[in-house]
Amino acid sequence: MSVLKLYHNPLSTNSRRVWIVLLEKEIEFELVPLKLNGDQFQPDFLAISFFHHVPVLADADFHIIETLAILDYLEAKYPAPALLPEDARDLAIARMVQMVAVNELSPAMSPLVRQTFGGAGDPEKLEKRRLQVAAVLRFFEGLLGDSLRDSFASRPFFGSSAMTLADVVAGVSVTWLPELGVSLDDYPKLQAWSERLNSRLSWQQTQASPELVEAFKVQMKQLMKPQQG
Ligand SMILES: N[C@@H](CCC(=O)N[C@@H](CS)C(=O)NCC(=O)O)C(=O)O
Repeated sequence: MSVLKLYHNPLSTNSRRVWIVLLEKEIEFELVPLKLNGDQFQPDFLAISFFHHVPVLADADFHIIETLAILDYLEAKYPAPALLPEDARDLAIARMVQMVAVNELSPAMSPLVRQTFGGAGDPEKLEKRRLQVAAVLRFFEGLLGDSLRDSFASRPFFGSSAMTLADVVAGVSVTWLPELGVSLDDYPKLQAWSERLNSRLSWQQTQASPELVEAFKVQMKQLMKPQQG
């Protein structure tokens, strides 16, 4: 049996979601790093990644794109430890959180990333994005708490007493927010949840090094120059 390969970039949040799940499930895999400096347009990579994105998971000659599809594949093929709840309602919660993270939170965060690391952005638009992020955080805070049913109060993860794919997908974005100047102080449950996630080995092993983050800042500043001028 061939070893799984994860084509990734160490600063890509989508890649990190898959990387964390591979580690949590203790699956054997190899990392294939891409710089995303144009190498994603090379014919060899385009042959496995139609839209030139990372992550791509290669299982022998089967290539999977789209983070959520990759996570579903891993969950189905390597069911232990289970990273999705079985109960219908809890599964819906996990899916909601995944979809809200990808469809609402990530697009709102992108301009904040560009502003933090590239130093540019229209203040009015950025404020709108901050409000969108705050709305997601309020929604997540409610789901982690006891607002839908009493038994939620004691559950440390979304729809579960153990970490799920929803926590990974949302957590990789939410734990970045303080770096972007968005404090979690007003969301005590999310704050505690975020500390729980950050303390896991899989999160620490996949954390981008300060050197990489510095290099990213330089790259962003270069990219933003024409827009600022
Ligand atoms: N919908 C895709 C999005 C993947 C994506 O946007 N990847 C970014 C890095 S996080 C990328 O590869 N950017 C380089 C490019 O698109 O050329 C997924 O969920 O996997």
